[in-house]
Amino acid sequence: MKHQSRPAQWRLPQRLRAILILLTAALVAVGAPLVTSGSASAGTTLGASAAEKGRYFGAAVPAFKLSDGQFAGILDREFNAVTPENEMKWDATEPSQNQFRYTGGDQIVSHAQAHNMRVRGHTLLWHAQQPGWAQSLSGTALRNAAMNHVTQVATHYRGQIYAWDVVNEAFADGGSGARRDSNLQRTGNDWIEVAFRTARAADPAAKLCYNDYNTDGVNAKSTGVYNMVRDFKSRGVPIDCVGFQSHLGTTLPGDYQANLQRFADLGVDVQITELDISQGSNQATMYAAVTRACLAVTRCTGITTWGVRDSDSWRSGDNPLLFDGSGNKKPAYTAVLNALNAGGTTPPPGPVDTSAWYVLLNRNSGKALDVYGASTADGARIT
Ligand code: G2I
Repeated sequence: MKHQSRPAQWRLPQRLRAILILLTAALVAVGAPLVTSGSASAGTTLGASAAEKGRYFGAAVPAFKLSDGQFAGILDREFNAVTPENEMKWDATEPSQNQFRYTGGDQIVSHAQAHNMRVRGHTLLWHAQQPGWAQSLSGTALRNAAMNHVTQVATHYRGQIYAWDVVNEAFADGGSGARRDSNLQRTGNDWIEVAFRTARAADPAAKLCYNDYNTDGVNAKSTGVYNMVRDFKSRGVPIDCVGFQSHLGTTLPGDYQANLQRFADLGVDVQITELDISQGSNQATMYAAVTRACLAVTRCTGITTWGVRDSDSWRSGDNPLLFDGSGNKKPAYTAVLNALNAGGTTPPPGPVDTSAWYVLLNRNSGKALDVYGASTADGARIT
C-alpha cells in the first residue's frame, strides 16, 4: 500500500518523534500489552473494576448517612465517586438570599477527598428545591440571584468538583421536546447558556453537565436536549457533558446505548447519573445492560447509582439499588461487577490530553501507525 505523507500539522517535532520511536521500540521489545492499558486482573469492587475501564462508579450520598457505619463501609469499599443527594441544591446552600451554608456539602467533599473519590456536584440550578425567597422572585431579580448563586457555589467548590450538574431537568415531559415552564425559564430562554458560562468562569476545571430524566432513549424529550447541546457546541457555549439520570422501570429502551452515543458524537462526555431500576425478574439483566452500554460508548465516563442500599432509595418501595436493606450484595450487584470485568481493559476516555501522547499500533504487527495527543481505544499511553 502506498504510504501517504501526513499533513504538515500532524508532524511532530523531530526530537519528540525520536523519543516516541524509542519508547515504542522499548514497549515492543518487552512485549507490553500494546493495545490495552491498566491492570490485567479483574476488579473485585465496583469502583476498582470501573477504574480498570477508565471510568468511575459512584453513589448518591446524603451527608447524615456518612456516620452510619454500614452505609459508609459499603460506600468506601465499593464506590469511587459521590454525588451529594440534596446538600448542594439551592435550598440547602443558600437558604436566605446571599447567605450561604456549605456544611453538608463540605462534609461529603471531605469524605470523598479522604477516600480518593470524585465528586459530582448536584445541582446549581433546578426548578425544584429552590429556597422560598427564590421561588418568590421573577424577571431580572431572579436571573441575577440565580447567576450569583452559580458563581458563589461553584467558586466555593472550585477545583474540588469533577463534574457539575449546572442545570437539572429543564425540559418538559411529553412529546413537545420543549423547555419546561418554570420561574427560571420565564427569565428568558438564554438562562441555561448564561448559567453554563457563569459556571465556567467560576470553576474552569469542572466539567459542566446538563442533567435530566426520561431522556434515556431516543424520544422527543431527549431530542430536545440533543438539539440544545448541538446548538451550544456550535456557538461555543461551554458544555462538557450530559447526564442521563436513568431512573428505570422494568424495561430498558432498546436504543439506550445509541442515545448515549448520539450525544457523545456531539463532542460531549455522557454520564449515567442517578441509576436505579425497579426490582423485578430482569433487574440484574437491566443493570448489566446499562453497564455494558456505558462501557461501549468511549465518552461514557461513569455510572452513579442513586443511593447505596434499597433502604436509602427515594423510591425504596421498588428496591431499585445494588445492595439490600441489610447491606448485602444483590444479584444486580454481581451482574454489574461481571459486566465491568468482562472483556479487555480500555484506556480512560476523555478529552485531548496534550501532556501525554498516544501511539496507535497495528494490532497484528505491533508497528506504530500514528502518534497523537488524544486517548484512543487502540492507543498505548506514553507520558
Ligand atoms: O427525585 C429523585 C431525583 C430526581 N433527579 C434529581 C434528584 O435531585 C432527585 O433526588 C431527590 C432526592 O433523592 C430526595 O431525597 O430529590 C428529592 C427532592 O426533589 C429529595 O427529596 C427531598 C424531600 O422531598 C424533602 O422533603 C426533603 O426535605 O429531600 C429533602 C431533604 O432530605
